[in-house]
Amino acid sequence: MKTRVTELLGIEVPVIQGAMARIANASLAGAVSKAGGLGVIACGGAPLEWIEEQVSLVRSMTDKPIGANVMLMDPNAAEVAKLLADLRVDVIATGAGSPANYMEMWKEAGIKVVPVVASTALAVRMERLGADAVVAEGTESGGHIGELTTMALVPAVCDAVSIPVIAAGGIADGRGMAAAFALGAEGVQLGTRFLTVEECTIADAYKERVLKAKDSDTIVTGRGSGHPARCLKNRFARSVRKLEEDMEHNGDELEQMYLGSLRRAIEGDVDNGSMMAGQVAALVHERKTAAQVIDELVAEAEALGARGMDEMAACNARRERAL
Ligand code: TUI
Repeated sequence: MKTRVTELLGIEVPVIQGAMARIANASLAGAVSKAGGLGVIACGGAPLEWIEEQVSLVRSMTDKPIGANVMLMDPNAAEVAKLLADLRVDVIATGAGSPANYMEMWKEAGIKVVPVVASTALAVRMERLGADAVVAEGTESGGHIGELTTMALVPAVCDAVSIPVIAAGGIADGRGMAAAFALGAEGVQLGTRFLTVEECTIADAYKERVLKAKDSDTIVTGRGSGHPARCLKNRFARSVRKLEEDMEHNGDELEQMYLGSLRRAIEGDVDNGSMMAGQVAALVHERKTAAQVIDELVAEAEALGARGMDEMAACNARRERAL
């Protein structure tokens, strides 16, 4: 399935692994890249030495392209941005803000830049600044989220920019991938689906919670603070929501609760940790390898009619003639 995304990133299938803070390490990202997709090392909250080590580990696993992400709310973002330019990773993805300050440095280093956007306004700004593609991420996603659904956001972004669009949020299988392609996307990014793969190193207890999740088992915290994040319902999420709803709440107390909450989850404290996951946790039922997930995803999407570039171009031309 060749699209502008496979061509641009030098990958075999248009499947990108979402950068999940403290989760997407060399083990996961290397497995995804090896399988023909794009693995992305998550640099959010990570020390610079750890990032350097993970990049070199992936490079020892495969010669295929590798990505890394910069979480722009991270106090360390500028240093991470510079380190990734020096390491010359193949692709940089960004999230939770605008990467305008770093675009020139990354382009000069010959790196492909793929910002995650949650609105057409940011997508258009990113295209003007030289982004090579954008990930349009709907509110179904896990972690930090925007307002719009994937169904509304992806076609709007496709209409607003000429660079390739990768859909994210609410995609866990071939049905989701085919739907994203029908909306005009030329690639998909999945996070939640990769949480339970063998190569993902989070605690088994976290994986079990994802495998057992039903469609209403995620909750959004932080709406009031302007930093909404979706995670699985548990004691931690309920306590955070309760504090947020209490008008008397003390911001310091909330901050104290968040401290270390991602680490607690990945280490298996499923009561007191923040288990970030998207709504499609409800569609994840089994433990497979990253390669199995990718192969099945693409085969299923193709069977459902998701097509490569030539056929999509023909379809879009027909649509434009009809308009
Ligand atoms: O960044 C993500 N997802 C994340 S980051 C993260 S780390 C974290 N840790 C603890 C608490 C909260 C977060 C977990 N998940 N996704 C990409 C994404 N970016 N989604 C939405 C956006 C976004 C939103 C607004 C990007 C830009 C934006 O506006 C920027 C502007 O200047 O308009």
